[in-house]
Formats: sequence, C-alpha cells, structure tokens
Amino acid sequence: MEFTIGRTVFFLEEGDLTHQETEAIVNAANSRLAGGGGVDGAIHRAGGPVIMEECRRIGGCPTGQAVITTGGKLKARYVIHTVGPIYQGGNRGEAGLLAGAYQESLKLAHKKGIRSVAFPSLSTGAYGYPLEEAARIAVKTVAAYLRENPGFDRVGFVLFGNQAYQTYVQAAVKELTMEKKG
Ligand code: AR6
Repeated sequence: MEFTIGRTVFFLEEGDLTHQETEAIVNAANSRLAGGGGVDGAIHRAGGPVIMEECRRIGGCPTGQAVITTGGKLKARYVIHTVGPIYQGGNRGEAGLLAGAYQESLKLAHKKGIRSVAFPSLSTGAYGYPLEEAARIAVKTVAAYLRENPGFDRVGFVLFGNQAYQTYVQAAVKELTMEKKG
C-alpha cells in the first residue's frame, strides 16, 4: 500500500526487510550494537561481517538514537542502526523513545543525503511493545517527519507477517485520513 506525503512516497509492505532495495534499511538494534535475534540477526546474516566490524568500532548507541554503517552484502547501501525502548508497561517514557528512534533515523538519513529508507516495526518483537500502539506512534512520527522534511523519495515500513502488516495499514489509514480532514 502506498500514500503520498508531500513529495515522498510512503509505503507499507509485508515481507523481509533484508531484501529491500531502498538506499538504507533500519535495524532494530540494541544499545551495545552487539547483534541478536529478530531483524537484527537477519540483517547481520544477510549483510555479512563487515557490518559488525563497523558496529564494534562505533561501540554503542543509546535508546532513541541512531548510528549508520555500510550495508555490506545487502542490496541497501547503508544500515541505520537505531535502538527502540524495551516496553515496561508504558510509563517509562517508552512512547517518546520510540518516536525518537524513528526521528533520529530519518535525521541521520537526511544528513547523509539518503533518499529512500525502509523501517521494520521497531520494539515490537523481543522488546515487547504492544503492536497497535507501536504502529500508531511509528506511522504518526514518520508521517510528521516527511511533512516537515521534503528531501525523501520513498520511505516506509516492511512488516514481517500479515498481522503486523494489517495493523500498520490500519494505523496509516487512520492517521492519513485524519490528515486529509484537517
Ligand atoms: N524483516 C522485517 N521484519 C522483521 C524481520 C525481517 N527479516 N525479522 C523480524 N522482524 P525484533 P525489537 C520483525 O525482535 O523488538 C534483537 O535481538 C519482528 O516480527 O527484531 O526492537 C536486537 O539485538 C517484529 O515485528 O526487534 C535487540 O536486542 C519487529 O521486526 C532486540 O532484538 C521487531 O522485532 C530488539 O528488539
């Protein structure tokens, strides 16, 4: 599914993020940049050891921030590693940190002149963020950033599995329809 936000195509796809041909893909990393399971594991497996070598040199990334490495053997030229919050009930600043992870990833892409970016659903696997609430924050934050920063051609989400895909579609329809109404 695709929407237009300013001059940017905002897309939602079901699939595997590691197959994306956007200039950058975003990794749901941990603050030590130590690798792990989920999308992080898949990215390092598909991209090869050069990504981990760069992660080691960078050393770490605080929650809600982002860093960038090469994409190694991936089709994407870059991997932006960001760290979403571990969900602890919702009263520990999780929403702000999750929004921050999306914003900082896009800020870093923008600074590097990257024109297309694909995100996974940050924090909704091992980090336990409830999917609907995370989808709402993700779509709202990325859409707001694209409205204010016109430098991107394509930005969107690659969702793993139909449930995640449908949840993001619902969040996007709601958010972008509300926008049209005013
Ligand atoms: N493509 C797209 N989405 C994927 C893929 C894939 N190949 N694989 C999994 N997902 P998670 P988190 C989805 O756990 O919750 C790691 O160990 C998955 O279904 O990858 O932010 C890190 O090292 C889920 O919807 O990330 C950290 O320690 C979403 O990606 C920790 O997990 C995020 O799930 C980060 O946890």
